Amino acid sequence: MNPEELQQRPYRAGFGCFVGRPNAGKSTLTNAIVGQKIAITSSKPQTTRHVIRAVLHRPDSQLVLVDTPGLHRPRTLLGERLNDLVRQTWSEVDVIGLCVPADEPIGRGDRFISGELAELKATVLAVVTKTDLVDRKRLAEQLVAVSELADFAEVVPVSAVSGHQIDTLVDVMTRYLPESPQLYPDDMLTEDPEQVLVAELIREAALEGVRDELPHSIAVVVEEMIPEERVIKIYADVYVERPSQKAIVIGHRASRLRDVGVRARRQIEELLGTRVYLDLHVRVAKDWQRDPKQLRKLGF
Ligand SMILES: Nc1nc2c(ncn2[C@@H]2O[C@H](COP(=O)(O)OP(=O)(O)OP(=O)(O)O)[C@@H](O)[C@H]2O)c(=O)[nH]1
Ligand SMILES: [Mg+2]
Repeated sequence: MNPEELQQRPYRAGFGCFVGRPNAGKSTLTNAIVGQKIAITSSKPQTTRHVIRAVLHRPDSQLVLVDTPGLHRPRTLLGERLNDLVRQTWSEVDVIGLCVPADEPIGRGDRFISGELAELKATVLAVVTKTDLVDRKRLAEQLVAVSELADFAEVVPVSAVSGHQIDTLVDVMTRYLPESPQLYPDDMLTEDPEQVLVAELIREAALEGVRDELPHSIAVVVEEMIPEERVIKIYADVYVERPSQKAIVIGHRASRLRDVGVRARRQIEELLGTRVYLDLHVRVAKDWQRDPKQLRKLGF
């Protein structure tokens, strides 16, 4: 596009979000689009718990991506709160991408979600994610199957890992944004408080290598961030639901917790661009996922 064409095009700005069942690749896609790690990701379902906003700046548009948890059948009060967050976000965005992984059959969860989306005023696209995991034949079949799920404005296959079609997806989403002045200042990547992003990076590190119900039981709260001359001191609490889980998270002679600290510190240093001293404490908040008071304390 030459500069003249760019001048003639109206500036567009607005909100988009990806929805889909847990583990569909929503957060990875959000990070790939803005080119920076804003949202944490993991191979465990229900990784995302906080709504995170990431801003993509282009000369003629601003796309604000709102990363939400995966919609699922809730089994705890936390689960209900997360689903509420998702539905609230749906009502506030201009364009929604329903994410369906290329390598998994379409299921009841996908049908349920696409049914609910039909009621909204936002434009709904289908995004077939993780295309790097399947061959062309399988992808073609999945594109057909997804198109039959609902009346989507467009169906776009992408891979966040290889980068395939990421720009195309942004072009398509931008087309459905309203004409609007810029919403955020030029270089703003996210409006989310640093403490939340830091807590999320710690939780991501703590999720690695734990199994079964434990990933869901982990919550992280950053208590204090103290900037000093050449280092930021961060004090954070890692919450679990039972004493037995505490032992697992800490590990033999605290070896696991040390590893978590090292991994998290590297990520936080990258985010903040300065050296970090990280102090982690593991605490038990009994059955916090089902307890309204504990949930409030943990930020839900
Ligand atoms: N091969 C491949 N893996 C991907 C791709 N996108 C995501 N993944 C993997 O899929 C898993 C889930 O990714 P997330 O981005 O955390 O999924 P999510 O939809 O945000 O999950 P929740 O937050 O739990 O709802 C992770 O292990 C990712 O590395 C992709 O394009 N290709
Ligand atoms: Mg996520």
